[in-house]
Amino acid sequence: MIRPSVRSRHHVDQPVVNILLKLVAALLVAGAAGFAQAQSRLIAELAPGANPSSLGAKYHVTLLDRSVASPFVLYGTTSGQDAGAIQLQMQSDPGFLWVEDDDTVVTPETTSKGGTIGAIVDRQALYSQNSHVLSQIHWSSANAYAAGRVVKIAVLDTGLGQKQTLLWNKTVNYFNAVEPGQVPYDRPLNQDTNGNGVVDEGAGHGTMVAGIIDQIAPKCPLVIVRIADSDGNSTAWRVIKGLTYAVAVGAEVANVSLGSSNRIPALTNILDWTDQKGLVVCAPLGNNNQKLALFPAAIGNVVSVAGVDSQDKKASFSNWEGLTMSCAPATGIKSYWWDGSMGIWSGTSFAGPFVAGAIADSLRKTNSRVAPSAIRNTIKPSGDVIDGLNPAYKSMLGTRLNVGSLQSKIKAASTQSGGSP
Ligand SMILES: [Ca+2]
Repeated sequence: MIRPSVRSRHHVDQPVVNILLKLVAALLVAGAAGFAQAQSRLIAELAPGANPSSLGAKYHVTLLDRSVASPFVLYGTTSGQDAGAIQLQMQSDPGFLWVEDDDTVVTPETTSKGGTIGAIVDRQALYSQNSHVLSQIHWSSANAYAAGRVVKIAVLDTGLGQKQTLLWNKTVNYFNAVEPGQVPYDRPLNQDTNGNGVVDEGAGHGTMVAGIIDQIAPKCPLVIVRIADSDGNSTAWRVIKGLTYAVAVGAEVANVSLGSSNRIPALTNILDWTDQKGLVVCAPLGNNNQKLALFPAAIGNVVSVAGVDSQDKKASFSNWEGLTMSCAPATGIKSYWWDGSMGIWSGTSFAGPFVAGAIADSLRKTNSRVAPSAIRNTIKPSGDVIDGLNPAYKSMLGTRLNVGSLQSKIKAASTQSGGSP
C-alpha cells in the first residue's frame, strides 16, 4: 500500500526553499532513524538469494539498514525521486517479496506522563503494592517461582533504567536501535523530539513494562531492546529490527507496547514471519477511548490487550474492538522507574506486559516451544468473562487475564502439539 507522502511528493523549484526543505527533511529523518539524506523510507523483504545492494542500485535507492539474521532491509529514496513510483516498480521486482512504507509508531501514553512515587523498590515491595492487581488476575507466587525451562521474553520499548540492577541482572541480551552501539538505557533526554509540547513523555515507559513482566514472570530472562526514544517515538522499521533481534536471540515472547492509528502493512508482514519463527507478540489496543485497535494490536496474529480498572471495568482511556483477545489491569500500576525508584502509570501499555509475562511464565512449564497460533488460541478461552460488568463493550474487551487458567491451557496446548510428555 502506498500512502502519499508530503516529503516524497512535493517538488519545490525555488533553490533556496529547496535547500531548506532538504535540510529540514534530512534533520527529521536523522532524528527519526539516525540517517541523513533519505527523503522517504521503504521497508522490503528480500526474496531468497536476492542481493540488497544491487537491488538498491537498480532503483537508485540507498540501502540504509538491515535487520539481523532475517531478510528485511530499509531503503531510503533521495530528494527529487518519486518515492511512490519507485515503490511500485520495486514491488513488481522478483527480488522483493514486498516493499512497504516505513511509518511512525509511538507509546500510546503520550498525554499522561508516568512518575515516581518513592525511592525504595524491590520485588517484594512491588508485590505488596500490586497485591490487588495480582489477585485480580489470579497470579500465584508458587507458580511463578516453580521450576521450569528457560523462556526469554523480549521488551521492545524505551529501554531499561541504568540503576535497575535487579532487572539488568536478569537481562541476557540487549540491543539499542535508537542510539546504535550504546547500552539501551531508558532515560530522559530533555528534548521534545516529537514537538508535541511535552518533554520526555516516554521516559520510564520501558522500565515500567520490564518491571511488570518481572513481577509476573520473575524467572524469565529479559531481552531489552530500545526501539523508542524518550518521547516514546519509534518506527515500523525499529519494531522489525527489534522483533528480528528477539528471534535471533531465541526469545519466545515479545511485548511491544507501541502503536499507530495508521494501517502499517510492513508490520502485518513481519508478524507473519515472527509466527513462523515461533515468537508470540503482545501489543496494547491504545488509549483513545475509542472502538479502535492500534497497529500492531489490530493485526490478527498479535495478542491484543485492552485495559481494565481494579473492578474489571474498562479503563476510562482504553480502546475496545471485536478482535481483542485479552484485557488486564491498566490503572495505577506500580513498577520500576527509570531513575532507580518506584514508578506509577496508567495505560494499556501496562496491561500488555501482564499478558506477555503470563504467557512466558506458562511456556516455562512446558518442555518445548509452542506455536504462536496455538498460544493465541488459549488466550480468550482461559480468561474470565467480564462482559456483564461492561455491557457497552460486550465481546470487545476480550477476556480478563487469568494467569492460572492460562498456564493450564498453554500446558495442554503444548501436550497436544507434542511439545510436552
Ligand atoms: Ca514530546
